[in-house]
Amino acid sequence: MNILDEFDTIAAPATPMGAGGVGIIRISGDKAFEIIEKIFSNPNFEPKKFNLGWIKDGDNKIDEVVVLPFFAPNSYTGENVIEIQCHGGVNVVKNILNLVLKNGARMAEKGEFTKRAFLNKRMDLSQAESVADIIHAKTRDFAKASMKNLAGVLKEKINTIRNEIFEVLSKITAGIDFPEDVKEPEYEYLTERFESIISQIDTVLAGAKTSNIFREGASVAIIGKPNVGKSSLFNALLSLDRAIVTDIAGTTRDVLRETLDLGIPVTLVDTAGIREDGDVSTVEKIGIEYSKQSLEEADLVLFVYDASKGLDNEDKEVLKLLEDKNHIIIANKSDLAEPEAGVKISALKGDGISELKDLLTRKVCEIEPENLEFVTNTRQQECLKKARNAMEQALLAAKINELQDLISIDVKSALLALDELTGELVTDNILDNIFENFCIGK
Ligand SMILES: Nc1nc2c(ncn2[C@@H]2O[C@H](COP(=O)(O)OP(=O)(O)OP(=O)(O)O)[C@@H](O)[C@H]2O)c(=O)[nH]1
Ligand SMILES: [Mg+2]
Repeated sequence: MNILDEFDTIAAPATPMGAGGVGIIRISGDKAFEIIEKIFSNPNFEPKKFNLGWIKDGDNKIDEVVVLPFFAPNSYTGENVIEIQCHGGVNVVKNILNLVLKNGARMAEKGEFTKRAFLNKRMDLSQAESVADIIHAKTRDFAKASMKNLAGVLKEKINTIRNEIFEVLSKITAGIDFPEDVKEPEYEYLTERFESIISQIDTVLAGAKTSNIFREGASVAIIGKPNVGKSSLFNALLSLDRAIVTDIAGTTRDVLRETLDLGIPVTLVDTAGIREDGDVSTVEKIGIEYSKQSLEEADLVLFVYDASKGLDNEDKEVLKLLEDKNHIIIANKSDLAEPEAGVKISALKGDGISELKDLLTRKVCEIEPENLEFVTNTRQQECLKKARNAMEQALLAAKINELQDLISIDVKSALLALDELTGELVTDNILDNIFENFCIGK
């Protein structure tokens, strides 16, 4: 994709290809109306109305449809847009799409509709990115938080910060350019403004870790000696008979992974029981290696021991492996005996599982999801960090009464970093990267 591509007319299915109630084909660009006039049986169609009629290839009727026309700039992309709602079968959608392409549209690339919305200034980059987040959100909470970005919450905050930087920069520049007429701002004033700007950037960055966990999810590994009930716990947390459970030590060999929705997506990992004694088979040994690897990769470890046997030396050996890891000690089989330590559960009876889930949620994500004020992605976080560093430099300089000429250089680069975030200043590369993550038709 090239930012300078002429805005030709694009088309794509806006609904997933499959059997469904309706299928939607979207056309955007100058020729959208010209194309629909050629293939739609109802010549008197009106914008922003449901127009019933037939899609026709010459005399050949393809499907009875509803056509929704939008005139530029009042559409999703800011261009002329036609939405065709047809019956939701793969072949119907394909036939209509082919006809649209035959009559002058080109197949849209991934995210091209949203890219046009951005290029036509219907939304800024943070809003465009939130569209992809909403589509890919693995949990409801993240979809909700991304929706706030689409509504412009992040955009507004960034604009406020940007305007403040711009205002200080104007004052500094005026002082430099017109030294006779304008007094340069006091250093005390600069220090105060810079500190305030930095703390506002920090507010947005505060949600970064949570945002990333929301986006990518957290990995939680269940680790322990053989036969303590790891797979039973895995199944209980998932409410699913996913892993094989037997009373034979060494049942689990392969690593099992499943997604658990705790408001944040969690990849739950069941592993082979770790033991170091001599008569471990080759297969089990490999399994144990995998367990140790999963342990390394995990964001959080659930260490399980058998409450009816107590914490023995073998348990303690395993515990040593996860000393430096964020972990929760779990006393399973507490239906058989009162545990000496740890979170009391019975995977078999289901006791303590919902409390454990609550604890897990709190541990994985220190802040409650509702308190996540600003969702950011890594690209945006990089821009914010760049802006913060530049402001930090400016602050240091202001504190030692550095020449304001020099201070203005840092303030300018902070401004540029924020412009990069919102897309005021954007390169083809960045755009391609962002819209790669979309689906066709968005
Ligand atoms: N009484 C009781 N038995 C349990 C409980 N949880 C698991 N068990 C039993 O303990 C045995 C081992 O359970 P698994 O879940 O296979 O144990 P594991 O830790 O996955 O074992 P490996 O895969 O061999 O490492 C099975 O017979 C389970 O039914 C529990 O809470 N109470
Ligand atoms: Mg197991």
